[in-house]
Amino acid sequence: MQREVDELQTTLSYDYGKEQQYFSLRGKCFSIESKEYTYEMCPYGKASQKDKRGYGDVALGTFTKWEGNNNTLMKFENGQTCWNGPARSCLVTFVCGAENKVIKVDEPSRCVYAMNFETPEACTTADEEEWTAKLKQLE
Ligand code: MAN
Repeated sequence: MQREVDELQTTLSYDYGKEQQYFSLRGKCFSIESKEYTYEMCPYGKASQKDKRGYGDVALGTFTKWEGNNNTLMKFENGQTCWNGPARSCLVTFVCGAENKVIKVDEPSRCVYAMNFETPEACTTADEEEWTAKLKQLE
């Protein structure tokens, strides 16, 4: 029972956004293929890099915090340490889109990973206005 209490307290301690809109992403995982790897990202969980040839999984980190303003940058830290450092980490940029999908992955510097994650939950009224303006222009 204590373990269940701890788990619930951890779950409840996370920041799910202004309107708790990201709560639905908890426990789900999304993946993208790039070169010899399949990358997986589980919001509020773990991020990993799986070798397609079966050389095993490399941990890119566990969710630690949101960075920046308005829940747009989700940080995963303390992944498997790179030879000569650093410990792997991954920064996920949340962008407004029609479905939940990792659309891009990169390794901007050695063992530092960056992903772009599209989700309807990241859409704001500003996005709606922008799309409405685009539509008007097309019409
Ligand atoms: C593995 C992968 C790469 C990383 C190197 C660093 O091959 O995790 O992404 O750059 O290790 O040695």
